[in-house]
Amino acid sequence: MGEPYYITTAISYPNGKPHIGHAYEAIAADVIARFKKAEGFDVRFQTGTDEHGLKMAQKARELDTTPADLATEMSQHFRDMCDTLNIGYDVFIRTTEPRHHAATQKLWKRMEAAGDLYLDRYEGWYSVRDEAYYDESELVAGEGGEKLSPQGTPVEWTVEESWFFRLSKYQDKLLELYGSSDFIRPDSRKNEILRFVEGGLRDLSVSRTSFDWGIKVPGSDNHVMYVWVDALTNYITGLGFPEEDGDYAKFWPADLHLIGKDIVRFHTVYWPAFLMSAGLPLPKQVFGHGFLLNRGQKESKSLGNVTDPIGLAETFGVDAVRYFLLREVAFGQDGSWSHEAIVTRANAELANSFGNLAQRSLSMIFKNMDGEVKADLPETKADAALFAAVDEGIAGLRAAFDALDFSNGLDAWMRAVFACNQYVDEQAPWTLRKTDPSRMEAVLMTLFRVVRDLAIAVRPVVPASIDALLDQMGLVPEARDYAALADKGWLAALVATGYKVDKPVGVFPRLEMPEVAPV
Ligand code: ME8
Repeated sequence: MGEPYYITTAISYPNGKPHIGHAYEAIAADVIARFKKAEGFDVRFQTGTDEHGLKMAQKARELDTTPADLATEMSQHFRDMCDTLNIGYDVFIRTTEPRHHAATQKLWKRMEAAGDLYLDRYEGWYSVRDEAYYDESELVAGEGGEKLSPQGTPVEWTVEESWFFRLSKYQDKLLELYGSSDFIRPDSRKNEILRFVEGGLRDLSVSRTSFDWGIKVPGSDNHVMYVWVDALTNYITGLGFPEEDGDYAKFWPADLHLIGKDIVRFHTVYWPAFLMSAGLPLPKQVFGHGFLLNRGQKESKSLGNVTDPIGLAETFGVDAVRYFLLREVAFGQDGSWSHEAIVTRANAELANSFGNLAQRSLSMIFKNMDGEVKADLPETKADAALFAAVDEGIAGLRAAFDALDFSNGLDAWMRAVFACNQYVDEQAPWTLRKTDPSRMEAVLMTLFRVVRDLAIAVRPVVPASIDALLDQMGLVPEARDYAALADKGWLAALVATGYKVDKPVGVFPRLEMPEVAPV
């Protein structure tokens, strides 16, 4: 096994069903996890649901149910979304699990032992929708002059007895952390947080007494912890904390917390400060991705444009949606999607370019070589040039994916696919069949090799389709990681097994524009 790599998504509020933003984050994290696995890392991937807090309690009251029942019902929808979208998580955590209560209380006690918690009275603004405290100076005016959070959500004046965390004590250490590392990415988010912390940090209210849907504060039974203390701790609960051996020892600190841009402050200010206080190592990086917009607009219940990601995958196919999201959106920035854009992109690149290349290559081998594959046929300059172009495209994909720059990585891959299609047109194996059958065989075997390499390269993005293709090419499941790209003897080994290409079945169907937009 290779080096450990631990990646997490945010844990979602199960106060409703998942929306496309949740799907986007899960897909991006899954692609990173699969990419790292392909690169040989021993990957651990965690996702889950964030089930406590006032937002959940209020939603349950509104629906005339209990927060626990609401969480159980909705959490299942998040799992279903993951299953549908082929999200290969290792751990799906629910913050209502007893082990999570134990882990969070342990973290609390460590912060208390460090002298960082004290009892006082909180008076200030709170947004239930953001589950966040805001300073008066951060508020903005709504259309009717009402006070809103910087995220545009309603705030309420809150007065109650509360435990406080000495966040102010960590200001300098946090600034040092941001300055000395790539802790916050991309740079736009880093600058935003730098400004916030440089502006001065106030101590943070970390418990509530006006409701009880949360984790009890040890020794203070009428207090439940502020939901973000509990939520952030999920990242270590899932590794077995408070046990500090086993998975915790192996995978903590996390390599990457992948989250949306609206919750960067919690992950890059509060979370590292809690960990510093508790004397635990800090995660290596937090990446705040952008928001996904529906034709440029935020999805919301009031606009009636909320998309069910499971429905979207059923309409267009899971891999078309996965590919589209990573290809179309510059990672870190906001991106827009529409049905037309998914169909256009999937048809142009997956169906017509790569899918067609694979399909016609296998088809010609099946028809013109009786399905037989051959190794070590003579190569021309054109073949060598194509191998070089494909190697360059794959190297480009790997370098870009390593930097979480998916759209450019897929662009490099696509350029290699174009080079292959151009090669097919120039070599015209259908003509060679009559004029020079042995050259035709060499051309078809060149194509077999480049299709295999390009398929392996893009597998983290569209794993089910690629596996269906590689199955047809006789590649055993163990030989589909990037290490296989360096294996020069694979074709000879396949030939030795007597493998024959059967009549191929296309794996990237051409999509039709839906007549009625699915919701
Ligand atoms: O924030 N596009 O949960 P959540 C892209 N429970 N990403 C989006 C998005 C959009 N339109 N809308 C939301 C929470 N997200 C907390 C997290 S972590 C310890 C606790 C992202 O259900 C959002 O930025 O509101 C977050 O990363 C994730 O979806 C879950 O959001």
